[in-house]
Amino acid sequence: MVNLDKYFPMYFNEKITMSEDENIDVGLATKATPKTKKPKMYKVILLNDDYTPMEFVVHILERYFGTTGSQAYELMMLVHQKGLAVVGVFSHDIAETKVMQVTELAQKHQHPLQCTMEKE
Ligand code: TYC
Repeated sequence: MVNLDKYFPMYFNEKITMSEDENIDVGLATKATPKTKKPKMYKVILLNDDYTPMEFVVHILERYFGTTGSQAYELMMLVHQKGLAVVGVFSHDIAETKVMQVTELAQKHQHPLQCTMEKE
């Protein structure tokens, strides 16, 4: 008796086997349960402060968040006016890297710019 389930388990969630003397297997082919999970995503949030120069924030957004100059300016103004804004959504490690890059460059230039991440 050829047991297809043994060789193609991904196609068989359920198997109905007929009585021993009937030489057939009946496989109920259903969509297999996916074994992969979509990664959790993280928002990267930029916070306003009174001291970091606007041009520096624009530069950060262009350099690390792939925005054009005008998108960067708009986003920077949104943070400036609202107090904070989500500047991107990434997988955990990418978000963590962006936060580190922003924080490091801000510290190097002695700006108090704050950047954090939060699960979506
Ligand atoms: N508020 C700052 C200023 O007036 C500009 C600024 C914008 C700072 C966005 C931080 O995330 C920020 N110079």
